[in-house]
Amino acid sequence: MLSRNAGLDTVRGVSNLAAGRLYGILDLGYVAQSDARRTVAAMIAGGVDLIQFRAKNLELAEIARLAAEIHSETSGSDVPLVINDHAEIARDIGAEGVHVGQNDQSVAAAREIVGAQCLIGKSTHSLEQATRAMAEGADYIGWGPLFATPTKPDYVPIGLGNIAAVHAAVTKPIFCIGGIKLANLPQVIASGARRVVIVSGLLQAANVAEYARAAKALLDQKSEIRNQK
Ligand code: TZP
Ligand code: MG
Repeated sequence: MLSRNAGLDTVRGVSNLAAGRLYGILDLGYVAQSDARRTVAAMIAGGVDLIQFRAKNLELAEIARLAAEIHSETSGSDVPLVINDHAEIARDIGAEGVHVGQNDQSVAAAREIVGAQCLIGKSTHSLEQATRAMAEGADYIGWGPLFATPTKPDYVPIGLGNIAAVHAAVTKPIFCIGGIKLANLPQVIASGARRVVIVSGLLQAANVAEYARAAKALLDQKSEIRNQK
């Protein structure tokens, strides 16, 4: 998890966002509302560095209520909570971040709502979108979906081919996403990924904390090797 008070560089109050390797999404497509808090606690125990709350089929008031509940769990740790889609909710509950997609409001519009101290992440699906997201002022980008995924069924996978290219083109943290599981994570890392988002793999694991730990170990191993070079 990220330390917010370790004297490291901070990005909008979150220490060393760049050190984040594993980004977990609490997606209510996979987790019952009644299990949300417990699942978030397991993600944190497993060393997830950032957590996003994603709820596609609920009323706004219900999303806000659950977001606040989850934030009270993450607030006891150093793990930033990012709210998917809803900048007003991120602002109202004091979340550390908001995440927008290509068809959502712009980074600038989200920034107007959440202010300077909130992370803004943006989903990107091409090199052109990735460089544009940087120019718009996103603090990090999502890059994918790498593989076909039931979590985002309408999206065409972009594959592993441009992972190195997007890292060459974009200086902000890049989180690869889409169909990533423990089984294919070594292949994703070998293709150049430094940071990943895992949704269904993590949420459907028999033991969420252990799954996160195993993913972190693979990601950390790779960054240590890189640092030695
Ligand atoms: N954005 C691009 S792919 C994706 C999102 C939210 C879903 C990733 O979910 P999973 O279950 O890890 O494939
Ligand atoms: Mg969205």
